[in-house]
Amino acid sequence: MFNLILFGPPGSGKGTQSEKIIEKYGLKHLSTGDILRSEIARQTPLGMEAKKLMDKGQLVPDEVVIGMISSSIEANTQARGFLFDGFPRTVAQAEALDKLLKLKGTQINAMISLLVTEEELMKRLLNRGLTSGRSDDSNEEVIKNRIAEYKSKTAVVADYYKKFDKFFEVKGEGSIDEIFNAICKEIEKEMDA
Ligand code: B4P
Repeated sequence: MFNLILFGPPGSGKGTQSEKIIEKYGLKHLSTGDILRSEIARQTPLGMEAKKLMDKGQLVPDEVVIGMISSSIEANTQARGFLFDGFPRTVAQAEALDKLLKLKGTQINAMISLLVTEEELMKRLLNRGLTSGRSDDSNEEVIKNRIAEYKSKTAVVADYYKKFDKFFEVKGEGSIDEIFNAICKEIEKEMDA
């Protein structure tokens, strides 16, 4: 199995690049953001609770997202590997993911982080807010909150994977294909390692 984490601040292009990575390498895409938005669309109790936090730009509680990822791993035991997009976002989530994968006799091979300036993140998300209908994209204050949550709770997750020599950084600005090619180079180095 080859298991990859795509990491970076909100709007860094994780969702965009994930689509291309799963197509090329045949990985199962697990995006906690997408799973939460689907719970919201179906108006489940979990979705309604998550919406209140997401609308303010806050993270959803660890136990909720860990539970979602655990069920998704269980439901896809035949996968060639997983691409985790938007997860883990806290150290507690990273530790839980390690345990879940260990139970399946596998582990994370690499974390690839997309490096994008704050100015560019704000521009991209406000721009997406014009068409996406996503309430967390349409307001500058909410976006600032998401970036603040990233800095205070999520950025440290990189250190967790650095400790295990699994952390790799890629410039997340430029054309989507340029960024994808840089990501592929890192993936292939790790696949050959
Ligand atoms: P997510 O759904 O994970 O989304 P994201 O961080 O906003 O965006 P992403 O980085 O995927 O950007 P994208 O490719 O779409 O999170 C949403 C919310 O869910 C969180 O705030 C949180 O509340 C909750 N949540 C999710 N996971 C959680 C967890 N594990 N724990 C707790 N809470 C959790 O790109 C953004 C825009 O940029 C797009 O419009 C795209 O077209 C554009 N773009 C992409 N690449 C570009 C490029 N190279 N040049 C120009 N524009 C580009």
